[in-house]
Amino acid sequence: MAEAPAAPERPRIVCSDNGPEAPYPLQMEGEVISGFGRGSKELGIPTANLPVDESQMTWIANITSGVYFGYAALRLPANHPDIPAATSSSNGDSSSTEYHIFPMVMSIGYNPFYKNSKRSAEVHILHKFAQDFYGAPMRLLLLGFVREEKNYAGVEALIEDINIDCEVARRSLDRPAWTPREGVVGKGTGTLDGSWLVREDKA
Ligand code: ADP
Ligand code: RBF
Ligand code: MG
Repeated sequence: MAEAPAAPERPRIVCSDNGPEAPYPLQMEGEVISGFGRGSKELGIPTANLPVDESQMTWIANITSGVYFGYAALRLPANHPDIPAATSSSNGDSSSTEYHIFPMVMSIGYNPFYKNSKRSAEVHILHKFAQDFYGAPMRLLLLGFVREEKNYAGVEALIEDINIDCEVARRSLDRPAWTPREGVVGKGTGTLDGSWLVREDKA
């Protein structure tokens, strides 16, 4: 039997240095729900799932299934260990910023490897959390596309590609035009407008 051809080298950075281009940024929000319980966490890539309502978010019904990257803002409960001690915010008033911004990479689609019948949206946040945050309000700013979703011969190949996706997202976001003015947890600030992520909840 002939060996499978080696997978082509993937670029480690995507999109223009000048920042996101139309149709991005795309916005999505909801509360973190339980996913398929397949033990993504055990594989080292926990994914926070959001409900997908294609009738409310028409763009998601038409978007290509695949991997996207951008930022997630989380409103963690007051006693959560991952709330940063000193929160940077654009106006210097740390008490007004309830949402904290983290870099993320996400999958939107049917997960052909698992043959789901329903479209899912799951977000891997590029931060090591000490505790889960099921139920937390989460806002997503999708800034760019990484690749289409694929099927895989084995779970190892899937994990390998997801790890490359994480590196692509990290490096692509680590540019001034891709970094929010409002600040990213553990990182600096840039020139991107991230105000939607941290705006106050409507009463
Ligand atoms: P499920 O099938 O319920 O989605 P996962 O194994 O995918 O289970 O774990 C997801 C949960 O793990 C999230 O809902 C969140 O509470 C927690 N979590 C911890 N660290 C992260 C992270 N870095 N990114 C996303 N979720 C995380
Ligand atoms: N599932 C697939 O079947 N094909 C994919 O190409 C794929 N890409 C993913 C990329 C990222 C960044 C993430 C977070 C998930 C992806 N998934 C994909 C979903 C994956 O199967 C799911 O998270 C499993 O629960 C991992 O065990
Ligand atoms: Mg999940």
